[in-house]
Amino acid sequence: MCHSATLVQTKGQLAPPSPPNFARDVPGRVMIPAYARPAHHRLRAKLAEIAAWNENEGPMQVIDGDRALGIITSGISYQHVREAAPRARVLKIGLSYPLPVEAMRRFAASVERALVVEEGDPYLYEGARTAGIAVEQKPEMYRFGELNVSRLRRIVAGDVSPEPALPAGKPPELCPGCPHRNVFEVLRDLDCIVAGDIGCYTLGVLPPFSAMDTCVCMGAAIGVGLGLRHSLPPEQARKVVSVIGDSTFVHSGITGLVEMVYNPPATGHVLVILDNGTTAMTGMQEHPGTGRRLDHEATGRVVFEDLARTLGIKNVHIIDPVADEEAIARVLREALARDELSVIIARRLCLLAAGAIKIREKKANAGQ
Ligand SMILES: Cc1ncc(C[n+]2csc(CCOP(=O)(O)OP(=O)(O)O)c2C)c(N)n1
Ligand code: SF4
Repeated sequence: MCHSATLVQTKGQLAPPSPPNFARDVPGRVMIPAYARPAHHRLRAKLAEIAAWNENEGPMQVIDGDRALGIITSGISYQHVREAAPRARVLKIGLSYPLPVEAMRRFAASVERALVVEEGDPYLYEGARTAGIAVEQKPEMYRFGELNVSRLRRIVAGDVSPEPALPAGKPPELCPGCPHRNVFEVLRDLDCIVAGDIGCYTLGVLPPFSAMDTCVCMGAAIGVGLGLRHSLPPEQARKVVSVIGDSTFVHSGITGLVEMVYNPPATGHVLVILDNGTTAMTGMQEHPGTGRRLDHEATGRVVFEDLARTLGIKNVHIIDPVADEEAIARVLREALARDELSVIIARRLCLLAAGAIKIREKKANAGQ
């Protein structure tokens, strides 16, 4: 869905929000069991109301066409449908939960062949079938990967012959000069078991580093690393390192750090925070560790080393992985050899963000 862009027509101004005012509503906002039970009834009633509205005046569109083929679809698939089957009659669903099943039923009855077209798993299709509506779904092979106009043409034709192979793409890689590179070279050379996380640095999984063994969800590096340390035999447990980016650490890694202190594995643990001073992967946003707000104005800063020491971790190291390439290998080797907790902060600005960050820092210093 991220792969589509279009012009949109904006509607008129929305009514301005009413002025903020706290109106006490304890049964509505405090979900103790006595209030949660009636709240469940209110939720179902609200959903029924939305469903009725969706059926009658919801954001749904019927595009008239040849009744030999009717297509029920929504979202980006609608664009593919219009291009691949311009003559078909189409029901475009705008709000898909609760599903407007009666509108789907009427639409399916109005055409000779009703086909549901949707990305991925068959949500619209199963909703229709559960309601007893006779519709076709796309063949199983089109459940995988993205839909596009040529696949849509094949779906409409019921073509399940093998698809032409996609041209081999160039795998993504860390920028040349990226500060994460040196850290992953060391993790690879020390043959660590790396519990990784999500960010630019996830590319440490690919050659030439091949130095990441797990990546589950934002912040999981620490919990997964601790789990491995607790459960693996000591000779393997001693190789486990959790690696997390700075933005990911503040997003949802801090609870893992608390757990590391509270339930330390017998072999200790090593956490590497890759502090490149920005949220590189998603567009260089600020985060609580940079000391600047999203609009780059100065604000309070969460200082990782202070946090780790305050939580009781004795071995806290701050290393510039580019200026002192050798230090990262030495400190990591020492940390792995100790049955203690260590936090290594590899601090070096992302190469692509460094220029802008330095200008912001200069401005902030001049204003002090
Ligand atoms: C729960 C969740 N929210 C948001 C995202 C999108 N996301 C992917 S990577 C990333 C941030 C990575 O930043 P950082 O940890 O600083 O690593 P960097 O890219 O700078 O190396 C975000 C927000 C996500 N994957 N999961
Ligand atoms: S954008 Fe920054 S953090 Fe991401 S790969 Fe490039 S240099 Fe590294």
